[in-house]
Amino acid sequence: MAWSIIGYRMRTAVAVASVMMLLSGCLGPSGGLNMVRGTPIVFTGSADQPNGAWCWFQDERAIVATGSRGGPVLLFTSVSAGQQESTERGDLDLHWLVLETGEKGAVELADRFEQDDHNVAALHQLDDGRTMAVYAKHGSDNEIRYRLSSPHAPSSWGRESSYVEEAPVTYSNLLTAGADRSLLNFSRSRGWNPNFVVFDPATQTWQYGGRLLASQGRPYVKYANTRSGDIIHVVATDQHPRDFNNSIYHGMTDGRVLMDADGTVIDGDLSDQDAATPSQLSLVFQGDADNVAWMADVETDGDDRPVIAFSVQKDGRGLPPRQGGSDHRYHLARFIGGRWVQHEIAYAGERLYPFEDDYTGLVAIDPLNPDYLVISTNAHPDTGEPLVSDADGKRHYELFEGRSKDEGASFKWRPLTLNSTEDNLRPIIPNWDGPQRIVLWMRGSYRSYTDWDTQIYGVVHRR
Ligand SMILES: [Ca+2]
Ligand SMILES: [Ca+2]
Ligand SMILES: [Ca+2]
Repeated sequence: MAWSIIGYRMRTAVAVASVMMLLSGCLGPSGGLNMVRGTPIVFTGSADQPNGAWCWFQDERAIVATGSRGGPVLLFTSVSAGQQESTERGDLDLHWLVLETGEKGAVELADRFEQDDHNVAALHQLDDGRTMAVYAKHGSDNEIRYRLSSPHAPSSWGRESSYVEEAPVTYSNLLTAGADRSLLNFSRSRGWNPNFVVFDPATQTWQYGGRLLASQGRPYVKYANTRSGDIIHVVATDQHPRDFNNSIYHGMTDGRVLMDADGTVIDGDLSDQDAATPSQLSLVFQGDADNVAWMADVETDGDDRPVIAFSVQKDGRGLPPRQGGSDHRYHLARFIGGRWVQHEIAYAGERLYPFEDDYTGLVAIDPLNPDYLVISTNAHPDTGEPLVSDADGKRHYELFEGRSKDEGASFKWRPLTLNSTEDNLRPIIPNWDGPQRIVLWMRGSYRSYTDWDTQIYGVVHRR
């Protein structure tokens, strides 16, 4: 393979004084404690939807459904958490917002499903206006569950059905593939590896499709469709970053074969159990003990090539779990001039909590513009200085928007939140070709993937 990694350019350190000017410059005359740029929309906080959270290996987690007379509708799911038994503990909640009117609402897709943020749904609007929601527990049973909405009716949902796999299932990812744009759902199931099922429109049921990758550990995978919907980009790690000094790899599939980045077939038949390892795909980033990678977001650029945002843990060499993860960096990789090019673009700060030493605040790439990112970090993006809030004197994760003028080699960062009394985590920018850009995120206290008190916030900005 011809792909090689070009060295990333060291960024020029920005003096702390100028950082303070940068930060204070956006506050305005009123001070700016708990500043949020724009008018925040809070989706949760009611008796029925007390809070919400999501993981990041389920896509699309948020969609904008179009074609209805009432205008475009934002839909996403989140899982609610409670400290004690209640009827709202572990619900899978679907939230919707009519973008033109601001009308919003929520539906419990699964009552008391399981208190685990891995369980959020993947959403996909079908050609007939219905929305498909597919969801699974965190490996605690074998069921791939799904519900379909009525056409253009985000609050009206048919009953739950399921496809039962032969192994425990985690994660849901809805993509289309092939000339007929078949709907596929990718999960972690057989062999703790990514497998997929295919939706049969005639019977409205799912059938087993095949095994995408094989690895001794559990590879992590994110997916992105080309605009025509016939090819799926596959971005994978070797294993969990706690278990392996991950690299990042890229390949493509049409649902039948697996190819590397230049189209060479690596697995000529995905329907059997004989599958390729992630390292047989094209190398995007070479990991090592001082550079352990995990992808945060994948979108496509104007040439239908993937754009990959990932975190790199710098301080874990030789350390057991719970001791590393105090210095992460964000990187961006793009396919430029026929090869993968990647750069370190920001300090990502600390792990979210001990043991999950590679959990960062994460990154969202604007699906319409890969030169626009939103990152969550508790270190200043340019200097790595801890972000200590003026509001409570504590270190918090804040959101920054970044713009690049050099194809992702560097970004100019500007706060979207600042001086918060809570953490701002896991941003999502839904793919919507409209006049506005939507940013969703989790705001509050995130203690683990089964314990949080985070509200779901959103802002809608003119592009
Ligand atoms: Ca509820
Ligand atoms: Ca409930
Ligand atoms: Ca195969």
